[in-house]
Amino acid sequence: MDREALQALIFDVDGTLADTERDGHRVAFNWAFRDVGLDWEWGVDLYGELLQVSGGKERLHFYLEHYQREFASSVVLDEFIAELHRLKTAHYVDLLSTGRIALRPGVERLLREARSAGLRLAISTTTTPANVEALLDNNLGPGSLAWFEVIAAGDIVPAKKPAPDIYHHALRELGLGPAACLAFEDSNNGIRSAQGAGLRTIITFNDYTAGEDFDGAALVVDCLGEPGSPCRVLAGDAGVLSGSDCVDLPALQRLHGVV
Ligand code: XBP
Ligand code: MG
Repeated sequence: MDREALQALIFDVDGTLADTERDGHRVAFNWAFRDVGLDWEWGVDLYGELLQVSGGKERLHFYLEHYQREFASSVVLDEFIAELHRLKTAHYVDLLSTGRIALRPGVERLLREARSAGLRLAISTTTTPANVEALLDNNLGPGSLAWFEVIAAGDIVPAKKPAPDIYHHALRELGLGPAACLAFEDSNNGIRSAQGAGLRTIITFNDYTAGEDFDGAALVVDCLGEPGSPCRVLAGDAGVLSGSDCVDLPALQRLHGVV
C-alpha cells in the first residue's frame, strides 16, 4: 500500500476508548435479565467467551441458542432479543452516566493532540450509537461526539466485526482511502475488521483480549500511555516511540511513515 500523509484516526470504542465490557455491558445485560424475571447471570469468564460474538443482539442470540435452547424455543426469538437489548442499552447508558467507566490511559490526550494538529477523527464500532454518545458525553463533556466527523456504529452495516463493513463505511463517509488513516482496536475481531478494510492498526489490548491473535498489527501496546506512565510495547516497532513514554502524534506519524 503506497501511503499518503496521515489524515485521519479511526477508533474502535469498546475495549479501545474505554474498558467497557466487564463492568459495563456485562452488568447491563445482567440487569436486563432481572428486568424480565430471568435468573441468568453472565459471569466474568462466561462473558469473556461470549465476547467472541460481536454485537449485543447477536451475543444474546448465540447465548440463547447454545445455553438456553429450551427457553429459546418458547419465545418469538427476534422480538424477545430486541426487547431485552433495548432494556440492556437503557441500563448501560444509565451506568455510563454515573461516571463509572473512564476512558483508557492516553485516549483523551491523543484525541486532543490529533484535534490540535488538524487530524480528522472517526469511530468504527459494533456497539449501539447511543452508547457511543453516552461514553463520550460523560468523559469528554457534552458535545464531544462532534469531535468525530464519522460515527460508524452498530446496525448501520449488515455484517458486524470481524467483517470489514463498518470500516469500509467509515472510510466512505470520510472520503479517504485506508492509506491516509490509522485504526485503533483492542481485539482479534477488531483487527480483522480493520485490516479487512486495508487499514494499518494499532492494538491496545485489555484483560479480555490479552493473548488474542493480533498478527499484522502495526503496533501492539498495553495502552496508549501517558507522560510518566509509559505504555508497554508487545509487538511492532517500539522505535516509533523514539524515547517517549506514550503513543503520541509524532509516534503515529513515524509509524505511518509519511509526514
Ligand atoms: C464491542 C461489541 C458490542 C458491545 C456491546 O463493540 O461487540 O456489541 O460488546 O454493545 P466494539 P451492544 O469493540 O466494536 O466497540 O450491546 O450495543 O452491541
Ligand atoms: Mg473493541
